[in-house]
Amino acid sequence: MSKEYVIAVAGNPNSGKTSIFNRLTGANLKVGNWPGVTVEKKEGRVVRGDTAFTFVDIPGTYGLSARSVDERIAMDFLTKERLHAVIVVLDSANFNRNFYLFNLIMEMGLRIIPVLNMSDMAEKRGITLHVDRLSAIFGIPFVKTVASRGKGISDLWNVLENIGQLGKPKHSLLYPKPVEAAALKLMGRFPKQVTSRFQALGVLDGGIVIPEDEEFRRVVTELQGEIEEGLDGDLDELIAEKRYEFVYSIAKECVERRLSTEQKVALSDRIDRVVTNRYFGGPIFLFAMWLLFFLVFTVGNPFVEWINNGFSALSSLVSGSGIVASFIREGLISGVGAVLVFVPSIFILFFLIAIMEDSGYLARAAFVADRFMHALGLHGKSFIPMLLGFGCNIPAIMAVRTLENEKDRVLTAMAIPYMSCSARLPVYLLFVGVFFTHHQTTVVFSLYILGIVIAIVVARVLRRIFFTKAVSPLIMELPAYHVPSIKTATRSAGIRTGFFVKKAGTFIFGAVLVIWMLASLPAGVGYASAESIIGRIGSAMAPVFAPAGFASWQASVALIFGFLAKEVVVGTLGTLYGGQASLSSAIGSQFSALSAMSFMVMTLVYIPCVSTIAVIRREIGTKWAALSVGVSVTLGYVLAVLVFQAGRFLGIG
Ligand code: BGO
Repeated sequence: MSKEYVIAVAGNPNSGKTSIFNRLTGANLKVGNWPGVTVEKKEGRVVRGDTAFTFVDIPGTYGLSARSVDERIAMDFLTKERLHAVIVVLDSANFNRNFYLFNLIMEMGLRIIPVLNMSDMAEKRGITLHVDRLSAIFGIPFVKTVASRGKGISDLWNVLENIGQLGKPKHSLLYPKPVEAAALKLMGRFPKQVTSRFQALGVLDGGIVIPEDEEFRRVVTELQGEIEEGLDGDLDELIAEKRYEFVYSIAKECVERRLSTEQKVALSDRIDRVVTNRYFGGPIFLFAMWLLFFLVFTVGNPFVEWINNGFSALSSLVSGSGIVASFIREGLISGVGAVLVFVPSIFILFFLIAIMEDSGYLARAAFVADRFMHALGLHGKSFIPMLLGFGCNIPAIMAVRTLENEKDRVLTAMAIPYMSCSARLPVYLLFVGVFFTHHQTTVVFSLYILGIVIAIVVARVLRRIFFTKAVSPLIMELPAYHVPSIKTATRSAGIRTGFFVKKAGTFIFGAVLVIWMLASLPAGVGYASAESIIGRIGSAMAPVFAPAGFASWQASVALIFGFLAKEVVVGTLGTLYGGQASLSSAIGSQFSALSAMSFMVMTLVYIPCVSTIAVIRREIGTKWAALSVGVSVTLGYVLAVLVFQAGRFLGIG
């Protein structure tokens, strides 16, 4: 035999050490006793090619000291025997406790082959060990196994077959200087009794029995006294503490703990008892919504202001009265810019919706809504597409495909356009910024709730007229809650905000270009004056909106072009008031708080955009699409008039 290796197999009790040993040795066993004690000693010799491996199974222990028989056998064997390496079997599901022993064996200065056994159990408990990180830190290969199923044993053999190249662990624990110095001193003065740093530390912390030698004892006691005086504590405690700290530091870097499936389910159940509670569920949902808008404002507003200032500065750089300058100033910066300033708010809205969706809360909201929706003849499941409508109505309408029956699909698709999508948000932000500075969250939150209420009422009425069958009960599997991924939510919000920006650069840009042209023609009229083409169109429409409180021709034009997309409402106002000091001041002089409110209600209720109508037509048919346009425009107008007239009646406006 050209090469002979003796390898010890060490580990905590129940780490799977025997299973590993048996997998490596098969039936080639020699069973005897450890010298002087009746503790079984197992050895197995395996020949692979021209190499012989002798594996020695040492007793399972948590530590290495002279305090117990098993530990003493293990320690003696590891210190006195000429070993080529030690396989340290670690229970991955109890990494910290097992790694403590790994550290002790490492302190002995031995070559180690660490085996991360029970990796199946670890996974089940939601523990991930970063094997690559461990291997990189210690400069030795860590092997992942499931010994009971023989998994990873071939990887272990790969390491064993290359054992000639195996080095010692390169990272180790350093103790405070006085301790290290004392260990060195002991090794230097008593080289026969103390052959390694591990032994020196063992002698110092009392883990190893001190030989019957007067001089040796005296020096040890002296050193212990010196260290304890300097460190103000017991030396054995200090050493143990440092070892635990070391283990924790490695675990912190290399062990990731998630909740196991069972733990997750148990925790989810507990959370659900509150979140989906008959009495608390509704208020919690409302609070979540309120918080959403509170964050949109508190986090988003400073950014919105910066961008606004940036556009104002840009606008002041464009001087001259030429056609190009006018288009850049009134069309591009005032029109498209008015929409783009709200990009931060839109991003935050999408981000928070993604967090709600990813955490599993959105499904709960549907569950909570089910009871309420049932009372109204709708399916609770319909609430998920409806809530998605807060982002954008188009994908929300497409999501009705997930509903099982025709009636739910139709009613939900007809209800979604009233869910206030992100395109309406710039309109609200613009108006609340001028008229409701101290109640921004409350006003916007109320508009969103109004949207939900209208959506449900519309669905209820349509059901009464067109469908009569009973509603099937909601059977819904609620996914376990989990910590939402910031990365996923950021990416999702980034993509959706990207669409918003793209829309501003293409569709809204096109609309603004048309409005700007119509506001500049016929040649010779003042820009955006009542004599311009658009001024005349708007003036013809204005009386229609007078009962709703916004009789200015600019507001009429904004609402007409808002049919294309709701962002265009802001873009249009920006373009038409582009010649004035600022959009906010123009709005402030043209609207009152009451007419601003009725304008926002109108914007919320009448059709969201042409694309939504096209999607409704594609999903549920032309008849429903036409009905959606008719109902929403009429309802929007009636509600706006109602708000304004009721406000006036109450003396608000
Ligand atoms: C019994 N994964 C799992 N899930 N189990 C393992 C693994 C692993 O990676 N490795 C070992 N086991 P020992 P020590 C048993 O014996 O090797 C199991 O003390 C049983 N026995 O099969 O003995 C292994 O030498 C009846 O389980 O460890 C063993 O370190 C029912 O872990 C136990 C269930 O392994 C301890 C398990 C009659």
